[in-house]
Amino acid sequence: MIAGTQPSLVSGGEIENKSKANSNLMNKENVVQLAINTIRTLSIDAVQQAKSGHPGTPMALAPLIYTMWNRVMQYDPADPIWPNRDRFVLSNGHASMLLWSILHLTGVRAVDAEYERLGEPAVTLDEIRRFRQLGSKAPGHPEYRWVSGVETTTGPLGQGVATAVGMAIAQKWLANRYNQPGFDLFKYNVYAVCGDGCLMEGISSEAASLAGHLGLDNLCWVFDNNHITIEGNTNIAFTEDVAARFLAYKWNVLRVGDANDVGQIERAFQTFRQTKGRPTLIILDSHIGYGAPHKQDTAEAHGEPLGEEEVRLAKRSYGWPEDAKFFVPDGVYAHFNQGIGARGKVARDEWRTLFSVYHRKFPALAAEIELMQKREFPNEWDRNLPVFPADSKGLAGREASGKVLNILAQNIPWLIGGSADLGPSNKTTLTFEGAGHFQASNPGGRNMHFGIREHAMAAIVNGLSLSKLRGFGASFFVFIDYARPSVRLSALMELPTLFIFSHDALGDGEDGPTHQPVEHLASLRAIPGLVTLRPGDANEVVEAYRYIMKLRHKPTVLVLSRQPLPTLDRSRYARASGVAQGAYVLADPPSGKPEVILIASGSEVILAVQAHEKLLSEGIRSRVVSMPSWDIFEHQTQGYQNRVLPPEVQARVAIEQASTFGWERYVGVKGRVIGMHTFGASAPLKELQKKFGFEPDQIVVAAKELLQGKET
Ligand SMILES: Cc1ncc(C[n+]2csc(CCOP(=O)(O)OP(=O)(O)O)c2C)c(N)n1
Ligand SMILES: [Mg+2]
Repeated sequence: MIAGTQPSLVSGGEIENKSKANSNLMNKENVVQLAINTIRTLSIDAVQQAKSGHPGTPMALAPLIYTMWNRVMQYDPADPIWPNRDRFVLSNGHASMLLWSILHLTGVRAVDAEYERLGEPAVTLDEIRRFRQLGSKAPGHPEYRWVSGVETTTGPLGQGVATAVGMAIAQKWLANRYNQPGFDLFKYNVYAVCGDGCLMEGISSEAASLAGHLGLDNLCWVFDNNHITIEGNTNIAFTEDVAARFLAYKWNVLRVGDANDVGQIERAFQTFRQTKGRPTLIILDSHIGYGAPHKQDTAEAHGEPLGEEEVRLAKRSYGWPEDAKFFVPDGVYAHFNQGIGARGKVARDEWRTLFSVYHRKFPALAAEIELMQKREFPNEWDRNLPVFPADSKGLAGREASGKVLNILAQNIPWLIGGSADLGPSNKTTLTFEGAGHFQASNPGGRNMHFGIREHAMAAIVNGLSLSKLRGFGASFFVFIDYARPSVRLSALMELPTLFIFSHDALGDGEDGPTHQPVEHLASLRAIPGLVTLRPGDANEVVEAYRYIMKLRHKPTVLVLSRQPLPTLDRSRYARASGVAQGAYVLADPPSGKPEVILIASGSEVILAVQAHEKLLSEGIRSRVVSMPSWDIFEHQTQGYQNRVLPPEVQARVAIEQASTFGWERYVGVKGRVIGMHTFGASAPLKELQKKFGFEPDQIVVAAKELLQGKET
């Protein structure tokens, strides 16, 4: 069904006389107001039916959303993944009914995971009737990947606005690389709507500060200035001068004093589009629960159904048929179809014509764009990857990573990223000729300088990835806590982002316990769908990257050592390609079945190997399993897992400079874990290794005790 030709779906009994209702409405109000009130009433009805949700903000912001979609945005509902579409981010994700209403009314079509356009609606009226129910395409909060037309998952306040900064950076980068004279292929704007909550969250400050620094004039945030949050009026906790704050960030700040004034709203967006060199914040004064006589301007309108009687009264105030539910009056679909539908189609058709000419004139660049859109890479993306020779002194994980990253970035032009001010330490700086540094004056730079803003960095990396760039961010591993909420969203969205974290354990030595991660590996391993990889030597780093780069729908945290790790002799020990299985047998006894298994990751692999050699010399048949990634290992067949960790071998020692939490699953009730039970300490690494038991001799003792059946 084509958007705009859909009938007004009214389920039986919900409204007695539809045509009478329609003619009454048409007499009273013009179609713009009808469209706006349709957004309001769909939201009210969905929340009421679900008996949960957030009606107040959709009621207040319906005119804003109407204006953005039907008058401002370049967006073709028939193709929600058109690369040059304007982006819309609902950062106050609790107001999701705004999004479901507008996706429905504008007839946005569905797209599948392989980027095929499906032709069916992304959100039907029936889905809206099933708001917040299992499997509905109108879930509680905007879910990227689950509902087409959702540009990013939001709900944790502040994430959306920060992610939008990443999208705006991506647009600048794409335009710089691919636009040619007469071929403005990437010319879109990024819009984000947010509330008090988003602006209170620290991440919005980090993100706004960077956006202002970078002069992202393709970025517009709209702040729903309703003075209400869950606990009541914002005068209890949020009295700062938001305008002054954003002016200080070097933003352009506009104010619209009446959230119902569509003309004023439209003019504000015009000003945004004319403003160069600065992002824009539009402060929109609104009334939460607009039209509900007892709930307007109160916190009660925020997060609970209005109640049947209040629903009636609100509808009365809109001049709406009071008994109508999920009612879309005649003419509303057509109105959106003539607005965003027609405008979007023309824009996209023109773009497609432009792109086909571009394709002939700039075939190499066009091919890149096509690959990128499908999250694929150029052929030979892994050419020149190094093989590191055996070396007892070895290389730090971060050093190996830096070398590999620099090669990959030369093979994959849209691999871009950086660190939160630790580039020289994380070894994430791209140093090859032409790599450049991303700044307002150099939007083609490949090195991002996120500043010391880990949280915004991770959200921005999500935004880069949502724009189909291959984005990475970096810091010290212990500071992943500052980024974790956005890493979690990366996993939820199934984005192929890369987070490179060095200084993975006690290697930070003298810096002490504030800089020594303990619980971080365990906490990341608990995030569904996130690949956590902690390679054990330089060649494992190479193989880790080979694995990561092939991922199209999973984020990775790559955990790297600060200190040199010996590069293992792979003619003597197994090949590092075993990394792709998450865990592999690195060393075995020369003959016979192993009687004890030593399992380690990262910097502890070498300790396990040294202990293994000792055990062998004493006639004990030990096996070493290098286990850089639990997640990957758990996705292997049971047969493979059993070959690596034969169930009958129960004498097992795991060694990892991190919380022991969870290792029981591999060592079993009879095994031992040499790990951390406390925070670390400030001292040279050697002393810390001794104090906390990370020495080959201590592993040997544990292995022998297990074989002798000694309890701990
Ligand atoms: C990070 C985070 N903390 C807390 C919440 C829970 N929460 C959801 S909405 C909300 C209040 C938001 O107020 P505001 O942004 O002003 O939204 P409004 O009620 O005006 O729509 C809170 C605390 C959340 N979603 N995310
Ligand atoms: Mg508010």
